[in-house]
Amino acid sequence: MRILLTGAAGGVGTRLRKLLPPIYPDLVLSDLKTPADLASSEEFIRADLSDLSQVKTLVEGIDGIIHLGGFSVEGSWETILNANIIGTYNLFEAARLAGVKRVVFASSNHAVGFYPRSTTIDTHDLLRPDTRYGVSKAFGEALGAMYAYKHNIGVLAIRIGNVGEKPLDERRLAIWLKTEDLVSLCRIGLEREGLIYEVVYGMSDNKRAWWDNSRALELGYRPTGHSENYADEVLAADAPAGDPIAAFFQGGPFCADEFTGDPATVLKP
Ligand code: 15L
Repeated sequence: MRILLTGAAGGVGTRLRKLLPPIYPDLVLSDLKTPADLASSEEFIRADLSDLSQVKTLVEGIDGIIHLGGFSVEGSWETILNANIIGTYNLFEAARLAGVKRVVFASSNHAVGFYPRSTTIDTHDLLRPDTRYGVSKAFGEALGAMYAYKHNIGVLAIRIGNVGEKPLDERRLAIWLKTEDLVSLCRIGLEREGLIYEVVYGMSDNKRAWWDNSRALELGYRPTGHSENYADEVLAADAPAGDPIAAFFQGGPFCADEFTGDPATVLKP
């Protein structure tokens, strides 16, 4: 399979692209900017996802796409619109035109950030984005469903928690995703037979999880990371979130950002 990885210069892309070549030797990397540590063995094509003609050229001859590209935190409406909404539309539309068979869409936990940490949700619960960024991920999931059912592209949307060497704080003990586990999820999206459209949570085997990831397990996911192994270290170093909105909701600071609501109305389990 010839695989395209968008967003290859970003934080997650940089980690992922180191692990993919043994599995997908025919790998094409893309981003707006060239990765600083690009090796001579790596194939890189610079592209602006907000420009459909560039994306059409990028996806020619590609079998499967891991789409990490776009803006990965909250941004102005204009930024989110161009990078994530128009960018993701262009990606799926170019994939359709080029006959790409599979797309793995990097959604985010921020598509459902406004659930209390005391609640366990699965992928049937309603979307509750916490930011314009989260709304763009909800849009990407919806778009994926449409291209899957209407245009025969197998799509896996992964609501990624936080990818890193280890969990960064108490909140991330619930949502941590080891890079190797992200690779396993991507493989399900690119290779699992009969896959039409699925949504899963991008987390490792986390004892403090607030997501029910049974759909991922049904699809064959076997996470190997255990955030609890880092719990003592993380909790000793972590300062509790000062903001009550950030502390209450799964999306943390993304929920508190620009918040002008009524705490008495929303701070309910
Ligand atoms: C995300 O979606 C962001 O891309 C990442 O930078 C983290 O902030 C992560 O969520 C998180 O929720 O910790």
